[in-house]
Amino acid sequence: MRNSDWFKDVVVYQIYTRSFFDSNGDGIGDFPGVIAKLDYLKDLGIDVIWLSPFCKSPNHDNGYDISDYRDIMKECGTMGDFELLIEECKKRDIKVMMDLVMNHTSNEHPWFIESRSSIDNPKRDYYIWRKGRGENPPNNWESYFEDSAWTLDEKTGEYYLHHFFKSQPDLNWSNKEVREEMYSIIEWWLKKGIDGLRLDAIHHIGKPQGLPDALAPEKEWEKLNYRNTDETHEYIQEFHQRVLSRYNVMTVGETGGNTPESARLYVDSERNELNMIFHFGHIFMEKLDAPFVRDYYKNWYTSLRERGWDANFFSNHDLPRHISSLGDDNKYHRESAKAFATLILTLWGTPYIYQGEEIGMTNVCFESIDDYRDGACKQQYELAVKNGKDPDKAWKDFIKTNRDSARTPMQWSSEKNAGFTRGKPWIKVNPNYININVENEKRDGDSILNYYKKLIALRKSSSALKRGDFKPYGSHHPKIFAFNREDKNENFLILLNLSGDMVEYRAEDIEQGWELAIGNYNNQPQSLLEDNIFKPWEVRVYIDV
Ligand code: TEU
Ligand code: CA
Repeated sequence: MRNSDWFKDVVVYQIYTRSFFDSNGDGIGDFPGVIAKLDYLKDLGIDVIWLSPFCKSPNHDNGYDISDYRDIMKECGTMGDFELLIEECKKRDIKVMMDLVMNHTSNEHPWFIESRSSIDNPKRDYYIWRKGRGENPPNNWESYFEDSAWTLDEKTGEYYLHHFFKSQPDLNWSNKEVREEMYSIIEWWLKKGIDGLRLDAIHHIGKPQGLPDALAPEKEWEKLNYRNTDETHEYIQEFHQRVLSRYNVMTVGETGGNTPESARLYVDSERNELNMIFHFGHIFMEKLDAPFVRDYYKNWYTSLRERGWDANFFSNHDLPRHISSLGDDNKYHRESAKAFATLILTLWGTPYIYQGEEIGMTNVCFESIDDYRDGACKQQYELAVKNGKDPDKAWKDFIKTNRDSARTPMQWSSEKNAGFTRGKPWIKVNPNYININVENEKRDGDSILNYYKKLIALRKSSSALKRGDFKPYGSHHPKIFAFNREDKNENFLILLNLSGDMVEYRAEDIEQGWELAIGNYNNQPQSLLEDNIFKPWEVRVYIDV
């Protein structure tokens, strides 16, 4: 039996299956495609794959809208393909994490079809129905993707709640039957061999009593009072007691809007909820800022270190590519990609790598809005223009923030369609695949890909990098983020120039004996005492010998 805290020692790799590798030429990535690339992933050194939602779905939101929790989305393949994938992963000692969407279903789920059919249908209370306030929705909540979080259903004259698209009605977790359904679904998957759960938008499952108006106007997400509620924690504790406590399963909650303090409610091991959560405070920086980054990680570490754990990432399927938004996808493409890799893989907490990040894939800029696929961002763009925003500005914002940037096909080679499909890809390939692709980077010893490999191997071989203490080093510096990772066996000093400038930096109280373990330039000083000029995005990881 594995230890129950194995989640602290792994490196996770997120696969957005529909954009990963297409095995049958329909233009959509699938499970046989994932199987075909497992050796690539094993070679990279990762331990866990997180698979984006793969249950049956009409795909209004690429699987985040489930219409049958016990079936496989046809685009991914069959249940047989899924079982084979699990088997092939087991052979290679790769664990599988399922992305589970429990806050809402698709509006095509049979529960919702029944629920909306009449006020006294037995499934009516599976969802959240309310009468309007006069001509208006039941309260002022806004959806992430649309205007109001409520849609009027003509048939019964009541509104239903949806925090996301109107095709994603929220389930009513205060209904015990709904919770029982969910627990039995999860167990069903765990018995099929799932080792981990990424719990989508789990911070929304518990709606506050009486559904009061939101306090924060205008989508001030950090302040909303209808997520991360007491009710949510109650349900997660019940879920833990009923299911999680009986399986050796790793859990990560997707929970926007938490502080280091409120996060403890989810990850304090004595509260029996989740292993870790994703938080987003570092993602929405306007510009990378070393002092901010330092305080940010210090605060999270200080709050969680005793009885919790953290999750580290910069990219996922909802965010622009971090190398484009916070790094430099042009002049210092390679250097800045490696700098982020170093950060993610040396911090305290489990690292999550998003597909393509390991080769430095960048944001895309298609010519026409018709080339984009994500309804959420297209809708927001159209809404902005409709509400009078300058179209040029709206387009620029759209290019910067849209979710499709992270969803273009994985760039495997310089062949047609980046070697992703022999058919027509569901979304266009980023034209820079000619240069940025796995085949090229495999051949180049100095590539981003090979750097990730070395860094993952370093982390995995080091007790201090996995579980050691995190200590910000020295004092605040405007450009350099410096910290130690230390345990009784090892001590690392990580120095990161989080800027494209040449920067002078001296590690003050260091005398001798520190050797370079890894870094992102050739001919870097082997000893900490030799050279104190950091080149653009230069990072150095020293070890005390
Ligand atoms: O995203 C949820 C989401 O958009 C919010 O949790 C938000 O990111 C966060 O609160 C920031 O403060 C998830 C999926 O990742 C996304 O792809 C889906 O579209 C969405 O849920 C609906 O299932
Ligand atoms: Ca396919």
